[in-house]
Amino acid sequence: MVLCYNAPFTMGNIIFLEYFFVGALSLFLMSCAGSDGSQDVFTGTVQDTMLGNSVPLSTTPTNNPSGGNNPVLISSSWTLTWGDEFDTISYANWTFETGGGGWGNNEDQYYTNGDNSFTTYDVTIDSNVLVIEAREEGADSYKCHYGDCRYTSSRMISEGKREFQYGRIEARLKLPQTQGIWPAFWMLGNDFRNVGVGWPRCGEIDIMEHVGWEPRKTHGALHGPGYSGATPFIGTHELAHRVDQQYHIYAIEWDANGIQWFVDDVQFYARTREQVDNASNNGWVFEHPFFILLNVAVGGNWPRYPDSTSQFPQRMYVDYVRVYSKR
Ligand SMILES: [Ca+2]
Repeated sequence: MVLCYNAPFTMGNIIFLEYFFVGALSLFLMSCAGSDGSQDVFTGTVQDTMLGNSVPLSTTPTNNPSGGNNPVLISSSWTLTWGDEFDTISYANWTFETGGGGWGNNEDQYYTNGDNSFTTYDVTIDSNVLVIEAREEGADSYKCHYGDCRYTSSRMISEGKREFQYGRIEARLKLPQTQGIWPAFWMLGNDFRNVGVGWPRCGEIDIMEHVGWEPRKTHGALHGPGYSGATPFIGTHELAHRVDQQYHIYAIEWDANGIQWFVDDVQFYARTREQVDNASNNGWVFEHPFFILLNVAVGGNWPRYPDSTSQFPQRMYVDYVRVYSKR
């Protein structure tokens, strides 16, 4: 999702402070609101010391055809470590991060405290799904960096609750699609706030990002010291149809030696630690636990802004998020 995609690197500290303030405030408000806030801390660290063992596609997990909630051993190489099937929204897993400060990217939406997220049954896949809904109306009571907010949406983070190092991290998503929309499934290093290293030193793994002016494309990217903002490592995948037509499984496979990106069973991008280190003065920072983020932004430097063709509301559907470790 990037904290400041396309923003000048020299603005990083300012952006970080803004982000930190908004994030800290939202966490404070969450706790004051009496939310479950269960600190059922599950570091879930998956250590994989077998370096460079890129997994053959034939052993990658396949979707649970039942769409149900049964944790299953999905291949001889991967074991399900943790998952959220979204039968409900669990505060043991997620925190709503709120605010309308633009999130470092001049975004238009206000992220509400859960008002734009709910679960529902999707008959097309026979499963309960999380819906994150970006809405154009009813935002007058929220203040954004440009005035009364024109859009509301949700941003859910697993920080301090579910954090992972290495493994296969995947989500089955059906994306929104309209000019100005910017859904993302991504990860940030957990030393971002709890150690205070900030961004991009904490590292950012974008498993899936879509911007509305590319109706069939999604991206995977890495941001870190020396390769952030407008200059990440980034790969692109193009579907045969619009991203909002079907569910797809968006995934990374991550170990000490590198990261590979997949859409369904197609690997479309990879970066090794060596490649990143060589290009960034030893800037590989993906050797500690990361937390997961799911959000739908509206507008920003990268997607640009809604226009006369844009339609709202827009929904991102999340059948599940699952994390696997190597056996
Ligand atoms: Ca589900």
